[in-house]
Amino acid sequence: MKIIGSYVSPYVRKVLACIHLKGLDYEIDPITAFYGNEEFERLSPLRRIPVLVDGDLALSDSSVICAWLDEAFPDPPLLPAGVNDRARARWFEEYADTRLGDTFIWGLFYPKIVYPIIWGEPGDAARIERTIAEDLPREMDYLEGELPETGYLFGPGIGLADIAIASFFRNGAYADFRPDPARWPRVAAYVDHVLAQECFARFLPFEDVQRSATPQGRRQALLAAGAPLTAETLGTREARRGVMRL
Ligand SMILES: N[C@@H](CCC(=O)N[C@@H](CS)C(=O)NCC(=O)O)C(=O)O
Repeated sequence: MKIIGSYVSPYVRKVLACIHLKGLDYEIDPITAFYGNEEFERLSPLRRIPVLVDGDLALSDSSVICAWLDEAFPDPPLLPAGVNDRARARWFEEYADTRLGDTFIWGLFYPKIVYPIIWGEPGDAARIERTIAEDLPREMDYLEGELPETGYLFGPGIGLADIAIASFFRNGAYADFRPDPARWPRVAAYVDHVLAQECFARFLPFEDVQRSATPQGRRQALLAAGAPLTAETLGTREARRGVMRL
């Protein structure tokens, strides 16, 4: 099974964590969506990562991919057993992918870290400011009222809802946002606990390499670190804007 997408993407991280929980092997073409070629666009019509390719099946969108993983490889399940809990877990996944995606990625990580690197000019400073002053505190307040004091949302083990939420906080930390434990003690403790689990921790060395290596040296550095790279890449040298502009 092949994953197309950078180790640093929160949506790729979510899929890889689920692949790990299922005990499956993967190969990865760790490209950023902006550097995808024509074949990438054929597989991912919105030019977004992650993409999963398994034989002649190509899927994009992390939620679609995780749902397929859970149906194709039911053990262990990613969702809780009860009908109501399953619906709540799907809500948290949807909430994370859309609202946490908007705040953590489009409001902070993208303008602060990604945009200047790819497009060679500063990202939207006003947007970053608004995210830090208004959007992130609003979402931390919401999560503080929803997350458990210890353990996982639907326990006893980690599940898709925990993975979907916690993944964004890694990118938050890369952009210097960490929930203040004095103001949001549950969020801070929960995120630390979830991100410390093996399904996240095992990919951290590859994230570090991906963040520090030059675009030219990245594949070699990831190979040297033991990442299971695909033989071929769908990456290009020139960046290209996607279709989902804000
Ligand atoms: N709903 C999608 C969102 C994926 C997404 O936004 N990925 C980002 C990278 S973190 C991307 O590919 N952005 C490029 C673009 O939108 O042009 C999912 O869950 O997979």
